[in-house]
Amino acid sequence: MGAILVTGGAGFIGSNFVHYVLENTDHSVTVLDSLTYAGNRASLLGLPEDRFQFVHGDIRDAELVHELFERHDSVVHYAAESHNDNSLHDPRPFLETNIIGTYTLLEAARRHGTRFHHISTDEVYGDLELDDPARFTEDTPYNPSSPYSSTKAGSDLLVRAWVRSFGVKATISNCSNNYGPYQHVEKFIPRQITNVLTGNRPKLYGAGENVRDWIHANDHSSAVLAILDIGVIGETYLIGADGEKNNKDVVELILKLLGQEPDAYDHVIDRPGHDMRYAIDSSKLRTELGWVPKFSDFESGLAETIEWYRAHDSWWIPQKAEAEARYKQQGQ
Ligand code: NAD
Ligand code: TDX
Repeated sequence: MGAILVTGGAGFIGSNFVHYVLENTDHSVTVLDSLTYAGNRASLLGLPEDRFQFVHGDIRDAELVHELFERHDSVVHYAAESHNDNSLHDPRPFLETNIIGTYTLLEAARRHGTRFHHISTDEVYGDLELDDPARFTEDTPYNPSSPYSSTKAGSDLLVRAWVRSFGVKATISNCSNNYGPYQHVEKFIPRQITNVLTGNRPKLYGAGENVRDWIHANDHSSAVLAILDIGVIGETYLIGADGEKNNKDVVELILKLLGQEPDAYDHVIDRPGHDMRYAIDSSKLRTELGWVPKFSDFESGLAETIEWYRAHDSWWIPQKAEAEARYKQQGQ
């Protein structure tokens, strides 16, 4: 691997990956990030200067991407527009970054023969019923619901086509919902934690029965490193840590951990087309690559995450008012 280029490394999962790689391996890392509202340079402070570089730029900039691919051994592609609610109000940036951006990177990977790992989501598979015993596997048909998930599905299909048609050395992973430090306060868990920390009530969409399969961002990072290291070119791996929880239970747990009454939250307007349940079967990753998650206890992982937000209000306060203003316009 040697020198790794990480797109979107100033975002939530990308920045966790960068910290993880620099702490646990000898690789050097370059981040390419355009610092949208979701990117934060402050998520990449204190990293070793001899092994870390930050490049401010756009993944759609073919010249810049070409120059960066030329001097890196592998690329891990996290950059995306990532928030479902935003995609329902303004889909265009999702098409631009998730589709055109991924295409631009694939063309560079093709030109330079660079090892490419594409980060994707379980949302490409659509959703499951609450009482369905099934979980998503690598063979589940694609059936995305939102502009966000359909552009991620499109980007996955581009990667598969570039592998088959042009021999690009790529792998894909589809992961479930991540939690941990450095997550933007627009997302479910940090929004509720920071609502309580600012004296406001958590906001639950609809009845809160929707289920997400939570995984700690560090477990996502260890899985991606395993795939980069020993994953088979052309293969897709599902990443998940058996963390199914409904949203109501998560809100109540956050309230408990913050010393509040369990019913101190509001029900707000539901998300249009809201996926009911995601659930990942990660047997392939576990059996073929020997990966095991370390954060098996959601409550203690969540408690650590809450402590991180409590100790880092200078990181999230600048995002909070704008994120809440957007939600207020939507009645959420
Ligand atoms: P995020 O929104 O926190 O971060 C995205 C980053 O990409 C930001 O730093 C942003 O500045 C950067 N970016 C956006 N457009 C860009 C462009 N055109 N050029 C360069 N940089 C650009 O997202 P996240 O939650 O960290 O998600 C990262 C990846 O993981 C995404 O591909 C997402 O689909 C995938 N994923 C996320 C989750 C989750 O739970 N958050 C789960 C599975 C997969
Ligand atoms: O205030 C809220 N109240 C609420 O009930 C918010 C922001 C969300 N929700 C619900 C909607 C979802 O059922 O919580 C659940 C999680 O919501 P998000 O954090 O917006 O995540 P989700 O839509 O599940 O998508 C996430 O996981 C898959 C990431 O944002 C995606 O990038 C990833 O692909």
